[in-house]
Amino acid sequence: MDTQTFASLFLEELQFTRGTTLEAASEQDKYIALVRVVRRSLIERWHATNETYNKAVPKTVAYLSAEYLLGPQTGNALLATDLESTARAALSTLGIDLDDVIATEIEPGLGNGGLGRLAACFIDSLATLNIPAIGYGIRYNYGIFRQTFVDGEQVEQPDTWMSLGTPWELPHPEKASLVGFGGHVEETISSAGMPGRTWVPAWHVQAVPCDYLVPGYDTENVNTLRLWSARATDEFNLQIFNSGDFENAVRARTAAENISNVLYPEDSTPQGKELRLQQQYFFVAASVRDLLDRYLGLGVSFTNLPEHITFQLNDTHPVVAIPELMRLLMDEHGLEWDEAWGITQRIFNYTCHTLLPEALEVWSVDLFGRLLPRHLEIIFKINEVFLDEVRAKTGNELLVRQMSIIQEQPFRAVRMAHLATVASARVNGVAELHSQLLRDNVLKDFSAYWPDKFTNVTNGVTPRRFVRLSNPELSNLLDDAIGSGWTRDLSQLSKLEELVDDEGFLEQFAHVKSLNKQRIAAVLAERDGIELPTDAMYDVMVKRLHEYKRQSLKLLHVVSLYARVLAGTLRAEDIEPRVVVFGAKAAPGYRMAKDTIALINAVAATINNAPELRGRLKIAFPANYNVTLAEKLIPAADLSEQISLAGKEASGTGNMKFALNGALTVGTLDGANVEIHELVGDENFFLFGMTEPEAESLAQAGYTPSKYYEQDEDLKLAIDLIASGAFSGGERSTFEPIVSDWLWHDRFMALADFRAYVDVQQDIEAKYRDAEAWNRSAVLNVARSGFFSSDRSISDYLERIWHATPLPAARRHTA
Ligand code: F58
Repeated sequence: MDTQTFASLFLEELQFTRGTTLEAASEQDKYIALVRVVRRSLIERWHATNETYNKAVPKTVAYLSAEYLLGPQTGNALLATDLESTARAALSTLGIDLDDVIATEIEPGLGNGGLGRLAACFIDSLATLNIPAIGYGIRYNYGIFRQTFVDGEQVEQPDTWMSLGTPWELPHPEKASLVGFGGHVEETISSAGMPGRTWVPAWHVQAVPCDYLVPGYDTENVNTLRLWSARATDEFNLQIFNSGDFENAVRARTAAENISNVLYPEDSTPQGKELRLQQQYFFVAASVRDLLDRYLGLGVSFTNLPEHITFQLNDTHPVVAIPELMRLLMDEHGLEWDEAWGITQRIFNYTCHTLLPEALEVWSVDLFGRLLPRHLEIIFKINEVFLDEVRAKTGNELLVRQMSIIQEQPFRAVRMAHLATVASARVNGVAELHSQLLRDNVLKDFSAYWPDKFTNVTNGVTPRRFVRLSNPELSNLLDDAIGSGWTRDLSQLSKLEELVDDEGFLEQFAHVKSLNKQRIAAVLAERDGIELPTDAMYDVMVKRLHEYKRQSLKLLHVVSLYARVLAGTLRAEDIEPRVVVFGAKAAPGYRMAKDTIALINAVAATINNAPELRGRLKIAFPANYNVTLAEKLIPAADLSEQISLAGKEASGTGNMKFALNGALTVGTLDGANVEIHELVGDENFFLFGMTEPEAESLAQAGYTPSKYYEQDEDLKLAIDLIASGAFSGGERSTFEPIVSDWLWHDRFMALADFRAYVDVQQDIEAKYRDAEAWNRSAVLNVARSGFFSSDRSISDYLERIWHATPLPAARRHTA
């Protein structure tokens, strides 16, 4: 498409779909017109892709995920279509700045954190690698809440991502399917005289597919992300029409449509909310039916289904797909149990994303039976057959109880992770250490029983979004230095090793970092009114707020510097100028996390105004950290904080994004940090803290945090300063819950790692003062992080789990 064509299509969209003129167009009109023009070339490729896939009837990877944290779409689409410069030129002939239009976009935040963002990176890589794949999920009306601070406290606002319209979405109400809930199960006799069971749901909801285009990079393929939106059935409408009880009838309809209304902003423990189970069943029922019907329609036999479909369960949220497939195969298609189970076991695979036992989902048998009676029967049967086998093989009743899909205590419930493990061909963790700990602890009985079922696939991130788009300056430098092949094959970054002694290159590299600091400083000034120096070290900790991630350890470090300056044991001039940036949302119901946010803001308010620290230390805590902000912030970081207690962070993916953008990591041997450390080398990574076995044995021996407080003067000084009310206007009670948690619980052992952390920060300062040594290490971080591309993760999934093959879409014939 040339500039002129682009410009005239843009005007046409303004005129005919927005019903406006260039002069009268609002920001929203321009945004939508722009998207609609870019969309055209993607849609052509999308049709070609679907046609290719339908002809070849290949194996499809279906990624089932309750979350996709997509981030802004337009920039990525311009990259995939290679239309950025055309669009820029075209709009500029009309007096419009492309960046202004792109900046109006509100990202679809349809995920909580790492798990949702991983799903988004994975669909990008699947398309780029030409893999026939479809992502299935939920089109929430409200994604992750918008975070604001009021007097330093987090206040959640609804996320209105759809307020500008949803031009990236292609809804198909006419293709809606029905999803049932509640009711009872009846005995039936088939036409062949066979007894069977049939579910008679009490109510139904329509699942409306809304398709998103998922363009591959530097390829024709455009895959689909199909998100389901809940709509009341005509049954509800009829009820309303006929009902004298108008209010109740409307309420029933609203309840049905509520299913896809909000994303659960919970990233710690399952909420045990009925609506959440409804969401889970809603989207997997629609998805399983969708793909099954497609393949049966293409003439694939039941026995051959596992050669054509592989369902990847992104954590336990979609696990109810397992009994749903069994139900469809048996109750709707008349297969016998053994045949249906044989097929099911070859179709599903399960990825676990946690190590915290309280984060493993369970559903009470009561609730499950009320909402999904037939599915509960099927789960009981799966369990019965499985446990009989375990009993026969081992004769160990304790093991039988431990491995059961049903827990009896503290209440009777379905253990979704057990169901997933029993039914899946492969179970994987998301980093080497995590997969090992899954095998050794969380699912150890299962890995002893089925050693070959367990595997690892270390997470990765898409280099398109997290380098090419987010860091154009670095990207240009890389293109000039090693060619642009790295965008598609990130292992090519290793070519940078040759440049690490090239002074000119190191200077350019440092210059890029400095430009990125200027860019984020400008963004934060405008977005949050935060003024930052651009010549300080940027020390960044951005991730969901959780005790195990230990934002409080970072805070204790900062407070201890201040406390020591006040006490006269540290001269402010000896502190290397540093900006500490936090970004974190706390689950709305998570008290300790919200208190920590308030404390960070309170400490920032004091320290940022303390004359003693002027020009030395500044805290920035912009509200509402999201993908849009991450893309601006990560490229500016010098130091990446990955300081969870060893054995608690499954992988982390932020850690990878930072390393790829030339930040050095300060981190524990946790999650993927272990692999980053190994690859970038000890001299280019600031390792500190207990290892997982050390933390475990400390916990076993009985951990007494107050001992560390008593024995470490700096730690005592910091905690005492907080306890004294120095950050709360003299009010000692404000942060008392945090202080007493540190002293008497400290479940994630921040105090035990404090000394090591503070000491390693000294090493960091020393190294930062040697700019050349620092830059060298930063370059080596980039050079050695090619492994962390999500393209590599997907290749690992293909080889170890999915066994699907690339199918490049047939090229379009351009006239
Ligand atoms: C994250 N999990 C892990 N869960 O914490 C992180 O280490 C890992 O890198 C990432 O997955 C990708 O594998 C995570 O983000 C959630 O947000 C769930 C949302 C729904 C409730 C339970 C937690």
